[in-house]
Amino acid sequence: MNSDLLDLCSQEPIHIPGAIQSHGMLIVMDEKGIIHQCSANVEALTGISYTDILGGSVTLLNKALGKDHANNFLVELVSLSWHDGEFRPSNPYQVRIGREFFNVILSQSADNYLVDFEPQQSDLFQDPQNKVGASLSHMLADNELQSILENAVQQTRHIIGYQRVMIYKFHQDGHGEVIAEDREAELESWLGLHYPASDIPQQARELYKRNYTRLIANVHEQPISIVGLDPAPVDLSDSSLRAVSPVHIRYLKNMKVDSSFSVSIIVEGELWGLIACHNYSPRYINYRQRETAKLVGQVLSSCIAMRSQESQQKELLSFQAAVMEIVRSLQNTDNIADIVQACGANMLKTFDAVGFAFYFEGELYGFGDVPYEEQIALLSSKLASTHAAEIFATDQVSSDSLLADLAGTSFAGVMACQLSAELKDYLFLFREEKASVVRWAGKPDKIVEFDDKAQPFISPRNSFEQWLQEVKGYARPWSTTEQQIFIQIRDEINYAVARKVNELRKLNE
Ligand code: BLA
Repeated sequence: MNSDLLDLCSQEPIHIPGAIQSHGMLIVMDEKGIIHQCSANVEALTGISYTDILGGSVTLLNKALGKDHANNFLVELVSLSWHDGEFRPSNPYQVRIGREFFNVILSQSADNYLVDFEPQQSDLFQDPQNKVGASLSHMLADNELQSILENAVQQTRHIIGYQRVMIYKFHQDGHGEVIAEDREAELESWLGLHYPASDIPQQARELYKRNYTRLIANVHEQPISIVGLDPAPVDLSDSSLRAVSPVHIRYLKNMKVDSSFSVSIIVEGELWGLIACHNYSPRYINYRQRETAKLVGQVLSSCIAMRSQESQQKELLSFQAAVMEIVRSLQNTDNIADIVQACGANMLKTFDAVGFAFYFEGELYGFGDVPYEEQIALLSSKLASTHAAEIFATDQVSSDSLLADLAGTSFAGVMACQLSAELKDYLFLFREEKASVVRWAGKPDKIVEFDDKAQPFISPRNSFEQWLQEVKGYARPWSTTEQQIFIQIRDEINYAVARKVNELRKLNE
């Protein structure tokens, strides 16, 4: 996947599409209720032409909303939404236009207020609120993270009735993987498939961190333009009706998906993944139904955070016996060579490494399979001059210019720990390459295409045929716990070295 493409995708200003999805209506007003912009379908819904209301007061809409003329209903809602200097509307509010009931959803956009009108009537006939309690207890009953995820997709499908529900997890490099799935029996499984980072560009992820649900009700509907007095397009980041990027619409159509709904999974403030839901016919679910799915997402998010802390704790504990063994082996060591010999085998076993090295006062003491002395010497001095943190870890030697001297060797993973802030002395662990195969949903390339006039445009993949990629040059990554443990062992080795120096000093006195 090339990074130009990622850049190109992430530059699309999806927060100001100048249009909304066609299942609702939007009014943009200021605090006095003057309408600055609105969606062009106002007339179809209210019977009042947008040219008549733009620049006027929202009270003009009162008749259509069945409200008293004197009462500036929407302005009152806005002022009631301010609590201690914070805008916290109690969405949704209910209004009736003609025979239909609408949810009014308020949000802010710069100095203005967005008033989304969305139908209350949805394609989901049962109230999901009745099911959510049982669903959540189902989810919470499990201990294993994978079972919790599987339960979450089943419960989400049960609650909102989409035909395919997945947990899409982001990996470190931004690409993603379907790690749990519940689907209608006749659909093929996408479990285990990987998707490139550019499928969900950065600015979209930011929006999913800001608003936890995203509904795309019908990919075949034409968006409704926003018209108005202000030439500047209105920021629709917080509008639930925001029109969808045409690239993403094409993407969903290429996938044969007619409606999509995503719920954010946020762990420690970061977008960990999405509950991604697909339907193979248009599907609109209303505000409360989306809020119910959001609740599942929030409970799932805290389950994931809790389980990952627990498993880190467990991993840390599982290292403790090995650390004690290593500390014990250091007790009767006489010199650096001794130290390395005494704990070498244990270090390799504990860290699943092929080599352990101690570069001390310009000399290399190695155990197992380690690079040449000159290579380690160079690496140590580069680390000392460019890398301030006490630990350095990579699972892909070839991606790091610091490690250019190791390119072409069998070492793919390096973890280095500084002995002290002033010295160029380091402890090293080395891992070999571990080739793996990634199952991509479609070959992630060729995104820029050319139209009839030879103008380039960004295009999503149109084939999601499984494409296997053999990934080379990577070692198993060093976990955070492994890095912590390495620092702990560094402290013990430092202690053993200092003890020896003291003993020698005493002998010489
Ligand atoms: C948004 N892309 C999304 C979203 C998902 C995906 C889940 C969130 C909106 C939604 O729920 O539909 C991608 N959907 C997936 C993936 C799976 C899935 C990976 O179900 C796997 C199972 N898309 C492209 C390219 C670009 C792009 C090349 O393929 C860049 C130009 C853009 N994706 C794109 C944009 C959005 C998006 C702009 C934001 C849509 C929006 O919220 O308006």
